[in-house]
Amino acid sequence: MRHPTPFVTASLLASLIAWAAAAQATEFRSSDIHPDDYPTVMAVRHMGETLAKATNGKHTVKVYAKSALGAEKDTIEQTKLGAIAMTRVNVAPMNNICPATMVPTMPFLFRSTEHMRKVLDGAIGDEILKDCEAQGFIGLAFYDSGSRSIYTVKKPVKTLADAKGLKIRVQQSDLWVSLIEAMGANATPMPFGEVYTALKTGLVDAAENNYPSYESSRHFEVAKFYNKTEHSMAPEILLFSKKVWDTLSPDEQKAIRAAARESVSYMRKLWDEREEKSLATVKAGGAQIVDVDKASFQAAMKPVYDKFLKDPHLQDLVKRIQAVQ
Ligand code: BDP
Repeated sequence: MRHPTPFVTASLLASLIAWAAAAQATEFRSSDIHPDDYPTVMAVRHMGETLAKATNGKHTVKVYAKSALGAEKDTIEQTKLGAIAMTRVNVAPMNNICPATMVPTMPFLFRSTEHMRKVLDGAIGDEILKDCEAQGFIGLAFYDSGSRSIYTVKKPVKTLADAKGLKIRVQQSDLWVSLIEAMGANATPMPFGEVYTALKTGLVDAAENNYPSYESSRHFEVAKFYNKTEHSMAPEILLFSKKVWDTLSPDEQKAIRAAARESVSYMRKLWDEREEKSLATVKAGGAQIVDVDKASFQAAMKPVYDKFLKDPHLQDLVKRIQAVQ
């Protein structure tokens, strides 16, 4: 007996396959507080494109910029719960959750951008990322965040003595509170989105950040003195929800990690360009860039190291970082 001619044509088969793939396709939601054109947002979008290519469109990433999914502390919580798959935040709001993230936050730890990049690209960076796993986060990558400096509304800060008594906004981290207190100033923790109004209404006298954030948030309009303390190079971190991660196959996990890693060099290129552009914008907008006696700030930081690096593992990480040439 002859078999009947197969009814399924090649094109029908192709659309059936596409349909089946689409049925399992996942769009990972990722959050960021920054606007669409900020390097962190663009880098995670880029990562999504790489991932889509690698998985034939099965997995994509949608970035919700401008705090659409909430402030960093909230999106960290949502990521832990698996309500969103990813979040890009600064390491600061992770300091209280994942102690290893305190290490790259430490004041005056990195000697230069090259030093920071070399450390975070290597085994030490991987170790820090891995440490967040026990808390429910897969650390995918670090992104650059330049160096942070204090900007003030009323007067320039040239030495440590000038910082005394200032009310300075910090990120929501105990380490950051101590860091600012070690300068003789008072720390006011609050989410980034509230800082502009806090500066404008006099709730705080100062805040601290890198050039791109100082510029994109328009903080330079209200705090005109950008005092180059360059006290921390606390990087950005891209986190994936462990809860969601555990539902994926090893191949899928590998593709996500690879796409994230690949986005780092893309981000750095954007970052270097943006730092320059932001500096020009804030200067044109009337900001004064103030040179600072950095050594006086650095000398005041010992209590921060003593208080937060009691754990020998963290002390060891710091020593290894200092030894990287
Ligand atoms: C910016 C970081 C962002 C932080 C912000 C802040 O990119 O993740 O939320 O600083 O100071 O540089 O809160």
